[in-house]
Amino acid sequence: MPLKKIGDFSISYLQILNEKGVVDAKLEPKLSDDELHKLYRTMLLARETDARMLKLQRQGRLGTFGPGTGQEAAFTAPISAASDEDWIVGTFREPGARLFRGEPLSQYLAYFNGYEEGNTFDPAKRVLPMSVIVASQTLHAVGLAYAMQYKGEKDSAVITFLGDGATSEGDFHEALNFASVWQAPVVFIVQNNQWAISTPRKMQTRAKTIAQRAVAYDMPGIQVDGNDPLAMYQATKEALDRAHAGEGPTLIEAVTYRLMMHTTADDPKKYRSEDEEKEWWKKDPLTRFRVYLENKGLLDEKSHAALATEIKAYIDDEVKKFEAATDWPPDISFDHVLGTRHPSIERQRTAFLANLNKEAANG
Ligand SMILES: Cc1ncc(C[n+]2csc(CCOP(=O)(O)OP(=O)(O)O)c2C)c(N)n1
Ligand SMILES: [Mg+2]
Repeated sequence: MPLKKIGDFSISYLQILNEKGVVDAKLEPKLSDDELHKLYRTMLLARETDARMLKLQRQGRLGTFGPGTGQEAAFTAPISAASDEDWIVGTFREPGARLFRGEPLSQYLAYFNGYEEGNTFDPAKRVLPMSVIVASQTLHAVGLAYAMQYKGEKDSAVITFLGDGATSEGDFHEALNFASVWQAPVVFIVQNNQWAISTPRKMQTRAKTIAQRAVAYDMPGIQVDGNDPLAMYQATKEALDRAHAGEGPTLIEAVTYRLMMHTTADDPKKYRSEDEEKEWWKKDPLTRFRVYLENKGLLDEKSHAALATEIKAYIDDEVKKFEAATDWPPDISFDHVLGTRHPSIERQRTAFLANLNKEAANG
């Protein structure tokens, strides 16, 4: 049967800074020294934050959290490509995105100790609360983008983060479809970190790439080395430029790896090999970015040590601030389960407080 070809689809891959820190000069984005420095500092801050949070959690001074170690380029560099008019709509695994926008670390820590107040950021900063419900944030992002478009805010777009596992949710497909039909200014950034808790990437989809899902929704889709901060910056910048120009949404697949556990309640040794983890450590985004900055003469042993000291002092101060904030009642999280008070939640609150009092009485 003679067939007429009605479409031709392909997916491109972008890498600018390779695993060894060697840059492709033809593709190198023009970032100022200050911009490069802020990006590296925030990525390092995110890494060090994870390390400190893990210690605090193991000491019983912090609740459960999901580390972003290994993904710092994929979630920080996109924000370095955005303006303060662009919104950030993410999950709980993008500390660098929020810290880059200026969220105080003490606030981030408060959230992971069960205080919903830690999830509310200055509205002028245009960062939505972290979403734990997988893929739900993609719909919020599209609604927000549609509202920006409706209000004629031409310089505003929305960056939304999601995981590889989230791409199997209906919400994700509804969000892509709606964004495409309405040409809403959204940049979907899939953090393909190879795992959704214990479910490997290959069990999410038979498709060779996640980026190719964009084809079905007729939007640009690109696969990017998610451990390459320059490629993540460039891909996001181009997507934001299109969004601001009224040319609609983009899907970016950031190929990266979750180097630590899903959350502190999980043990990855149960479902993946340490050899796999070792292979990905060789692709560490911080190591290659540091080499790049050293080759540019923007960083050396001494200035790196000074930066590490400054970051450690900042984290120390923020932990002190967070632990000194004792004016939140311990049962405050019960206030936020539903919009209004509900008898079953109130019963749980009462039981929680009784237990707490019992523990206090027992010393
Ligand atoms: C709707 C919904 N289903 C299940 C969960 C439990 N859950 C939390 S994270 C997660 C895996 C998400 O994987 P992925 O989207 O790849 O993001 P990652 O955790 O790797 O960053 C699951 C199943 C949830 N929070 N929300
Ligand atoms: Mg994942």
